[in-house]
Amino acid sequence: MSTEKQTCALIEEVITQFAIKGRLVKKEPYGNGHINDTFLLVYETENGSRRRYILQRMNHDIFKNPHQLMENVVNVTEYLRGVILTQGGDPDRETLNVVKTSDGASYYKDQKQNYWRIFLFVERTLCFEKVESPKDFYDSAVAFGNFQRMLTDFPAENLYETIPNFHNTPSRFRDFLKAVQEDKMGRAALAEEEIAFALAREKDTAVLTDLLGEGKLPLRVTHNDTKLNNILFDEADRKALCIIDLDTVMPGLSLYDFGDSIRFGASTGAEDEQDLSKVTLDLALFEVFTKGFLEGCGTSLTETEIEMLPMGAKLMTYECGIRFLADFLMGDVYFRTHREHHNLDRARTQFKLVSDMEAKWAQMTAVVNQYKGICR
Ligand code: ADP
Ligand code: GN1
Ligand code: MG
Repeated sequence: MSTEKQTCALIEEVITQFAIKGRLVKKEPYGNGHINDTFLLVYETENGSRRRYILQRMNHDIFKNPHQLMENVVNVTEYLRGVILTQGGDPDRETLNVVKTSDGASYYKDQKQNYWRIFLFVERTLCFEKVESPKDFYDSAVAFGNFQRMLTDFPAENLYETIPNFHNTPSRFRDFLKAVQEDKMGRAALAEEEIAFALAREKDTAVLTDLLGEGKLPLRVTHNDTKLNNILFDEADRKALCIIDLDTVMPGLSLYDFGDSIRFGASTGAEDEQDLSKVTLDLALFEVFTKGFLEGCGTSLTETEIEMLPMGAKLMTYECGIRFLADFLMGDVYFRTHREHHNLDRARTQFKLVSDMEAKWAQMTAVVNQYKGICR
């Protein structure tokens, strides 16, 4: 049987475990995530109406403890549900909703040790792979800032660290060094320039973790994967509606969320663009995002957090670059790839962006200074 057919058969078995009414009429791969296997399910009920769901096979090579992961997701979404209700919002659309199994569990483990979960599909939404208008990016900034604010009182001690040291850049650097030293696939020769670029910036890696260690930056509950395609926009008014991909919601720095959004959204090129002349930091997008994020976070950010925003952008971009490069060197074992050297192309865009940020540092700082009054 082909892998595709095997997956189809597996899905047929898996869905019988979940408490969903109706008949499955369609199932297909969905979305552009790099980590989980995502499928769209369409069900038809007896009265002929259709309902859609998102089925995901969690990547348990990466998320070593899917049980704890789902406990986080359930706790966070239930907490957010309460906050959204008090704000007069619609929790069925403004946060993820986990569909339980017939046994009341939040996931199902099949006989092949795959872990599956189902979410309600948030209907009538748009999901962007790149910024189409500055206003969308601004809205995403307000939403990510707000997300952090909504979770201010969430008991962080109840959260498991789903991927330890996820945004610990010095630890990522050590992993990268190991990948270079081992050079398992004999690919280091193909990436000499990129390796040199990364090594030359070692001293930057500990800037944020040092400030955290010295108590100068507060630990918060953050999303940690704030790519533009991890947010759904309402089709009706094009406003940011629902923040998704909650697998990495963990204690972290506000700068991680700010920086990761800039890395992905304020670049003039795609994350895997091969023509590096197309990849630069769009200062106008940096500006709208800074304004929106500061508004969304409200008064919660400290002076040091605000001052470090450009560093957050640079370090998250650099860190993602070394993660892509390490994965390229190790044989593409982490990020899903779709072509030869895909992870190397991705690393190159990140490093191009880092050097452009270095060139535009004064302007980035000026933007932050211009807007820092907003949240005071
Ligand atoms: P990954 O961790 O692999 O990035 P995501 O959870 O981000 O997986 O899902 C991949 C894509 O599926 C998203 O970018 C989005 O387009 C879509 N998606 C995920 N959850 C939902 C949902 N509940 N409703 C509608 N679309 C969704
Ligand atoms: C992954 O899951 P996804 O595709 O939204 C990764 C992020 C990276 C991103 C790069 C759990 O995000 O950390 O920044 O790819 N997620 C995980 O595109 O590693
Ligand atoms: Mg995602």
